[in-house]
Amino acid sequence: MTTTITITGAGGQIGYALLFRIAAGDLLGPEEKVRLRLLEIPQGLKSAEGAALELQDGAFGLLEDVEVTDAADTAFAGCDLALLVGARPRGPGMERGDLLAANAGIFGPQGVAIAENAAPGVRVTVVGNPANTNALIAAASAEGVPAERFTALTRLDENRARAQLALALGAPVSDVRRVPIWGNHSATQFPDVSHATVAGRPASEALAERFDDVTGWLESSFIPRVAKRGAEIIEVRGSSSVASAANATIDHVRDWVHGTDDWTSAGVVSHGEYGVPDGLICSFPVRSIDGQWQIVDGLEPDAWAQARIDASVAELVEEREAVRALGLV
Ligand code: NAX
Repeated sequence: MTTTITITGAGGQIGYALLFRIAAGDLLGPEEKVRLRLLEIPQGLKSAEGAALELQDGAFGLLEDVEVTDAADTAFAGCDLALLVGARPRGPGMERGDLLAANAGIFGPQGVAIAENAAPGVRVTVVGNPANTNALIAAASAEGVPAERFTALTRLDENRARAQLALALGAPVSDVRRVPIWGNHSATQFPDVSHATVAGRPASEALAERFDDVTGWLESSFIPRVAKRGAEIIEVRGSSSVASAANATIDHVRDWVHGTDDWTSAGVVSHGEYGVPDGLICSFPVRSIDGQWQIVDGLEPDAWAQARIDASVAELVEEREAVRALGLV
């Protein structure tokens, strides 16, 4: 079998980090052949073409074919997995409304092109920011494609949260499970440790042994560290998160396709779960079963957690209102 994977913004930084891992089989395993379709804007074509040359030089046994284009219809033809990475960054003096509108101009037409050209079971992962609302715009524009096929990446936030919890408790990250992200991929996100386990033991017990005031630590240290990690990386590295973002994208899509044995996080369409308004693309604790994301049910966030979820969801509602005001969804 061969899977056709379309990567937008493939000439950019995250695209470059993604392409070689996909070609090496990290996404779909060592048996599945891949066909790559790289979509760029004209200014980004040379960079994507250069990456395509390097892909040839990798002599990857799984890589059947690479095509570089600036035409969305060509890029999404027969696409099984769409990774929407290319987005318009916030420029100097740009208000949030301007940013949403500029990105709507990208994700709206891409949603249309997906609906018209992609394979029937296409799965879409939006990485480009503002990821949740970009996914909402693409889904709203993709007539006939179920909204459940459009997701936003919050796995990087979850990976960061698991890593920070592991560091705080001196545990290997592989022992840390169930640290879902709720809400928006933004500074309002809520990384939730209340159901976390460390080597099978409730993290709450280990945290209570480690910190006198666990809630204080969550509020003043853990949550801001996770939510502002992107800014920390920019400050230290001088450039935004790239390899970790590509890694999380691989984690997200691989789990979507191959399934999970435990919870993870993804921005998925709400059907009113946990009071999140219908239709929003919101990050929840999820499992992937039979190729579909399912929101973990039956959780009972306490008042403290619910307030944080509500604040992030309110931001998503505002973003939706802003794009609605522009007539975009
Ligand atoms: P780069 O600026 O390096 O690359 C973006 C590429 O997209 C450029 O080559 C550009 O030419 C291309 N592009 C722009 N408009 C396009 C369009 N209409 N069609 C096709 N290609 C287009 O950014 P990079 O560091 O790769 O980041 C990409 C996006 O990921 C950004 O929006 C960034 O904010 C977002 N991120 C999202 C994360 C998440 O967890 N959801 C984390 C990492 C990252 O911040």
